[in-house]
Amino acid sequence: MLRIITQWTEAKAELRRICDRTHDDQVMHKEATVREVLQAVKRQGDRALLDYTLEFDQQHLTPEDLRVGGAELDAAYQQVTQEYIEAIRLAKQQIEAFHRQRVPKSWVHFGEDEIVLGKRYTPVDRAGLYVPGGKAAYPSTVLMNAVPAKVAQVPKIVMVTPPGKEKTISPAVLVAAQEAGITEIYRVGGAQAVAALAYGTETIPKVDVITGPGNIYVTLAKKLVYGTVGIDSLAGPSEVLIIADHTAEPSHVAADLLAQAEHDAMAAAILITTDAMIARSVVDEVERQLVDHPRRILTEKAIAHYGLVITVDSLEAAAELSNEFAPEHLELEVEDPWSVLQNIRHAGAIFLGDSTPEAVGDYLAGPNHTLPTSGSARYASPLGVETFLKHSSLIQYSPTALQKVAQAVDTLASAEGLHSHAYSVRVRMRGKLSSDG
Ligand code: HSO
Ligand code: ZN
Repeated sequence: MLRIITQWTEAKAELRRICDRTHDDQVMHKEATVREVLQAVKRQGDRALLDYTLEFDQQHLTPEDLRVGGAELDAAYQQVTQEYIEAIRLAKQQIEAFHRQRVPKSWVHFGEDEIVLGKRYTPVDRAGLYVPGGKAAYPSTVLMNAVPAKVAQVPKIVMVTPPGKEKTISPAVLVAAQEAGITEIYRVGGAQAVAALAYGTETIPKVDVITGPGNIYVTLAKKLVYGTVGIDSLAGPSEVLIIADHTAEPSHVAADLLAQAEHDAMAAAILITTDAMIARSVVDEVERQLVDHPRRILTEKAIAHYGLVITVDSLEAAAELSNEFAPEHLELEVEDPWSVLQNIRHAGAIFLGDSTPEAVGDYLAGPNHTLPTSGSARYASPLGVETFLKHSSLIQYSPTALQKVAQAVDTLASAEGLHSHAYSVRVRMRGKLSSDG
């Protein structure tokens, strides 16, 4: 049952509790296990991957099983419907169109004295996409990771995903991967897969960047290999915060809250409303929609622990609470969403108006659905083309330009006690001065 809170300080305290829900005491213990897994894969390569797959996924693989073969990739198309293929193609097309729009461009600036300064963007050489398996096998997540990597023109993109029963991998996932142009796929998941991508094994290539969501072991592994490789972010359980006024439709709000809760028993679903009637109706609607929900147990757990309805006096107050929570997804179910938007500062993705349920963004509107969670929207942004790019600075000075700053560099280098820094400029001036004089 969703709780209604009307009191400001209690609302703030509850939002904080929900935001901090992932910091559990067992994390330290799990981190020790993950460190062991990383070490073993680093030392023993494929052998360790096979051992851990047996231990954690109960699947007996041979070294040849690690790479998903061409026949299995082809067969995947026979196991999905034509309708599914068309939906995936539509999603891919729209995600690609969105991600192509603002690809950072290299630039140079020509200044005085023939000084050239600029930024030059280049993709990483190799990217590794982590795709969860089992109960969280999301083909949409394959697209959300693979499409920006492709748009960034990463030359080598590989994917890892854990085997399910009888070593199989979801055909829906395999089709999504192929539609996105990914055919180098390895049958391994968990911390061991992250280790393989970070260090390389006999079969799996070492990459430069690892992206994609995963369970707590995958997330801890990504955190621990950061530095050896780049990562996208440390994504926690999903969350939605909805701001609603008197114009909101309770059955729509309830459905959107449950759409988040059904992801994970730790997912958060929060409503902040200016209307007490809406608050009560949404609570009732949530109950009604849960009655024959196919994932009722898990969804109810999320709603019970991390579901919340808060009533406030104004939409400004709603925005203030929302900014403190910095939600992964924010829905503005209000009469004039663009005016409420003026007061919003921190959110991973913002959905404006009643005809924009989060689900359109999750699947095919175009923007990425891998978003900052657990309050990290205060400083972080969605996964994107930039995740697979880095830039180099470009600097070119002419002899005249160098001469003009020679003294200043000399002074700064001397202040730092760095003789050769100063000399590297002075020695160039010497030639200059003798030819001058
Ligand atoms: N809401 C999830 C993404 C997702 N939804 C995948 C359905 N499939 C996190 O943004
Ligand atoms: Zn979702």
